[in-house]
Amino acid sequence: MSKLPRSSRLASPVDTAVHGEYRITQRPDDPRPLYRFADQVGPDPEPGRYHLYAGWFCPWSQRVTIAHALAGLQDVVTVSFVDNRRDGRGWAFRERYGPDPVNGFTLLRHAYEATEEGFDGHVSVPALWDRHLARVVSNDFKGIGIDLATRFRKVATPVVDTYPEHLRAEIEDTDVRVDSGARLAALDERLADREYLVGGVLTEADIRVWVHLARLGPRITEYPNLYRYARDLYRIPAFRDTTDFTTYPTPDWSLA
Ligand SMILES: N[C@@H](CCC(=O)N[C@@H](CS)C(=O)NCC(=O)O)C(=O)O
Repeated sequence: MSKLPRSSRLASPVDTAVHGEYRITQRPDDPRPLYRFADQVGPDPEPGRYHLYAGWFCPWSQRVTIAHALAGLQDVVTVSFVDNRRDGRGWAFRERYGPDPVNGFTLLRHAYEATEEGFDGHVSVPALWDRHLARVVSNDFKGIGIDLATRFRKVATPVVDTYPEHLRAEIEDTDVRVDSGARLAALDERLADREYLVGGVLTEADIRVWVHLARLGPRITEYPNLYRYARDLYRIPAFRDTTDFTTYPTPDWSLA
């Protein structure tokens, strides 16, 4: 970690006039994926080895921070948050959520560049960092969530097993898109006679849907079962404590 004073480990304010807008371009002759890292946590992960870079505003990050809390990993995998706004430099560490506690990077881009020289893909959250190998393990939100839910059993006791083997197929089959009225209506109907989406228990399927419901704003009240379901989930600490409605599209609204 850098020995520089705290303030010099923070990025300067967002300034699109100077830094432009954040943009990714793929050269036509470059076949590499733009989301480049999809490795897994090793079979026997030690406490303290991994760090999760997340964003409060980001539904994909929140899938992972909820999974992290429900897996009981508070003292096993550290978490920190990038600032809610970005310019052409991408996500950055600023005053509001503090410096990067692992590397002292001012920009998340530096973590990607430390992993691959000249990295020019998506500088995205969530990203899982390996302190031993000093690199990004994965910025694949789905893989990270499943790893956190399943790979740390020797070093942590889950609050709930959110990815039990016998429900995995059904969890993966559950349509999490809540992008249209028709899908919301279908989900609302599915929840008419059940508390959770799959298997009568809280699972990854609920996490995946909930992060979008939480960002719908007042529209959700048009769907009584969804509204009840979302409010019930919001009472669970892992959901509540990973939520900051002020960073969502309708900042004055909440599920409380
Ligand atoms: N689409 C991403 C999910 C993560 C994502 O889109 N994160 C957003 C914030 S919510 C981000 O960091 N975007 C920057 C980028 O993708 O370049 C994926 O497929 O892994």
